[in-house]
Amino acid sequence: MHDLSKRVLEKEPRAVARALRLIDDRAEPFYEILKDLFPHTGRAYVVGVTGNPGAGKSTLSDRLIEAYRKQGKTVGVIAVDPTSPFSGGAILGDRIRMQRHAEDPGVFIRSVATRGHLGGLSRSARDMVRVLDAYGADVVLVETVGVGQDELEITRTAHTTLVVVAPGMGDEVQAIKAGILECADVFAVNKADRDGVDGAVRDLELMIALGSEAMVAGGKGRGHVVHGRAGAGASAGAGAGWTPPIVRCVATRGEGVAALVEGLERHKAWLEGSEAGRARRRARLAEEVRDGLREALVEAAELALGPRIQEAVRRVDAREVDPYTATEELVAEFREGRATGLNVTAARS
Ligand SMILES: Nc1nc2c(ncn2[C@@H]2O[C@H](COP(=O)(O)OP(=O)(O)OP(=O)(O)O)[C@@H](O)[C@H]2O)c(=O)[nH]1
Ligand SMILES: [Mg+2]
Repeated sequence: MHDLSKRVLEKEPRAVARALRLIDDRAEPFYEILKDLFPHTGRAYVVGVTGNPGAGKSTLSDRLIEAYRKQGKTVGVIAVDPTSPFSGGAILGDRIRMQRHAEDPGVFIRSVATRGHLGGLSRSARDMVRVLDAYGADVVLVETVGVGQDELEITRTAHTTLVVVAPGMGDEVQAIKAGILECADVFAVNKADRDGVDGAVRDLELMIALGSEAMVAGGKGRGHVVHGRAGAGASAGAGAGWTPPIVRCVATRGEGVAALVEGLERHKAWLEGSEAGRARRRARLAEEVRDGLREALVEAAELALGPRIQEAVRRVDAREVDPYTATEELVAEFREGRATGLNVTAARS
């Protein structure tokens, strides 16, 4: 086992920070560390917190940290910051409203930048969550702005996705509509101290009802509601679907947070206790393995085929061959292991 892995398991905060940085940069020996740590993961409950800019994700996360700390749980936070060009230190100034927990050894906060990121952000976030999991965090919160494909991808690394909506910011519910409904497990309608909360709640209820009908009709979805409106109290029995509960909150005052924690806990119980929930977790792992396989295969193929790839591009460009055949030929060469030989020939000539 790598020394750094050992130190992470011994709960040394600096080792965690270092490991997270390596993973963020995909710098050696990050792979070895991930392998070392994996057997020590699987305990943490991972919550993705997403929603429009300024909806109150950080303020709510801060309250969730507080609530979980009161339960004696340790909390890790990964905040994906879409604006800063650097991942910077541990805390992102004012954007993360969790500073008051910075001195608490039971809380570990780390920010990641989306810009200039090497490789998939979602993959990195998932791996960083694993480090915090191995480190011993009982709960890991991953905050992302709910716009863009990358952000949606990240929510798939979570057990539960909390979507934060705030009224009075224009057509907020419409704005988050695309893609969000499918990944929302719990909704928080934040800023309930403002006008327009009832409207936002109604919009969400309608969206959920319509969405579940569409999912039933289309026979798809991610294990959400299966038979119409199962209601927020959907049982966690085998095969039962899940209807995202809608919780009103005032994050700045901590109102609604207990109900929110309860909603999250119920979703966790559903994931663990129902066949549909377990199927969903398996589907996510399958996705991860496929992602990893794709990455490893492309890497191996690039290594093996080397200049043959550029050569294929040139031939397609010169219209000597169509791109489909060119790809087929590359795959065939890679499969047959002829590529290495060709490389050597190419290098010699
Ligand atoms: N009135 C009111 N204001 C709130 C509430 N929750 C958060 N705010 C304020 O809304 C602003 C944005 O809150 P954040 O927690 O930073 O929101 P965010 O979603 O993390 O924002 P980004 O990370 O920038 O996307 C801050 O000024 C908060 O004080 C609330 O319940 N009521
Ligand atoms: Mg924030």
